[in-house]
Amino acid sequence: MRIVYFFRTLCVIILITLFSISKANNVQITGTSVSGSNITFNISWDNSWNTNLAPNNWDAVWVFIKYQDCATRLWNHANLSTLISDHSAASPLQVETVTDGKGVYIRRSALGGGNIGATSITLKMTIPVGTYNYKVFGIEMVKVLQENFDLGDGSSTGTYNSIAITATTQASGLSAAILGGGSVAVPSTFPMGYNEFYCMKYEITQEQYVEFLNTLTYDQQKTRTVNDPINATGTYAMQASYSYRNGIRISLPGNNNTLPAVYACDATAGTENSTNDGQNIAANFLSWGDLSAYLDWSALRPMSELEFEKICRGPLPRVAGEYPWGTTAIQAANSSAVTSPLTPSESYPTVVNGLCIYGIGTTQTIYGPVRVGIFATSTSGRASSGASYYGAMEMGGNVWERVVTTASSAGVAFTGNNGDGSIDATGESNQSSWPSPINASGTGFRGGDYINVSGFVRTSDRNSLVVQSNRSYERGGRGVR
Ligand SMILES: [Ca+2]
Ligand SMILES: [Ca+2]
Ligand SMILES: [Ca+2]
Repeated sequence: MRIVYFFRTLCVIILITLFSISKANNVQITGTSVSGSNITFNISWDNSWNTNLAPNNWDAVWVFIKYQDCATRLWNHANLSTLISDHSAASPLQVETVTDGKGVYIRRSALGGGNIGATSITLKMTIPVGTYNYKVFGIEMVKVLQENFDLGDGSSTGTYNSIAITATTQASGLSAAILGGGSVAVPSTFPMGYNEFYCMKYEITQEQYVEFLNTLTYDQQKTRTVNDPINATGTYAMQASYSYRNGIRISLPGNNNTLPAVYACDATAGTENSTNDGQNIAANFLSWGDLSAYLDWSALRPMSELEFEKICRGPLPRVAGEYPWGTTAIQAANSSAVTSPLTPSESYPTVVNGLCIYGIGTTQTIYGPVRVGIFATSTSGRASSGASYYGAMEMGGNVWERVVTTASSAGVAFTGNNGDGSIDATGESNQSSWPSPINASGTGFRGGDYINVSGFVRTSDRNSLVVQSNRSYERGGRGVR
């Protein structure tokens, strides 16, 4: 799930970003070097798999590169060669290219499971000749296969009708009457979830949001935070004071609308980027504009609410009232009971099937989101880890997932096009067909959060399709591609 490596080549400017390397499930990228247009680094991450048993899928890391022009100091998205033969990966990994060259997937080349130790990767960039700084980013993903799935569960609030989504459905579109749930008609261009895609294994973390902010201009940072980047060291970025476990702070103020600020994780206030600073806690306070910009910047895209159900349920038959882990059993958990709080080892003392970070309503605003993947261990199963069918974590509870809905014409105009790695000068996403980053028309929420009651967590619950563009303490998100 994480990024990070900051590499300096020949630039003479002072580089001021450093991150601690954290543990637990995290992608680590180290030892980066550049030779000509080739960039080489070591990658490692935990709990990787490639299986020919159900769900017949694999995990991967979406790797993309930003480069900084030494003259302008602006960070640009590096295109990569689309030829697999231009890249190389040591065993047990392989490189999977994408047609737009905005990144690559790194994944197991053969069946297997367990941790991936530091493994050498070389990627060929297609960027102009120049002198640059580089950052290599990695985001853990799970593969969602092209296959039929059941939509709707026949019982949850606002559920779609109980229908199958198939190749034919995707090719022909769906009428409002067949889809049900108060939807408008959905054209064949809308991503219904039948086709294959990758989904982020975890919600966006606070560390990932910090790393995003640290590649933006002052003006872009101003849009993507609550308190202006010119504020003093220690100012919280997303709220007035430390609350709801969000510890993103200004480390070094920006200035004069030209010099961007540097952000850090500091949930345990004092020394930044220590092991107890909440790096792996889900990022909350994300507006639709924040999520949309993060996904455009990382060359991912938002998910549709049909894709949300596919990620959770997979090809298994629908179960009335089921949660994303596939059963109707649920057990409330919250951030007050965790051990090793705010660290990469943040855990829940007793893990039982159906454990989920959800609440009983607004009296639980004393809590906050927890470490992503908190219930997963090397021995946990789907119901005890809270995993979706394909292995995405916390699709139910923790922070809300923001989705593109079928409730309005603004939503169904979405064609599933990916971000291109850059956002506009004001910090907004700028991809055609995406719901407006300003008014969020065509978006809604799925999966519940750490405050709201269990009904919202259900895979097919559609009680939260209200359009709300603003930031709030229980809202986060993740992307797909
Ligand atoms: Ca600290
Ligand atoms: Ca969630
Ligand atoms: Ca863009």
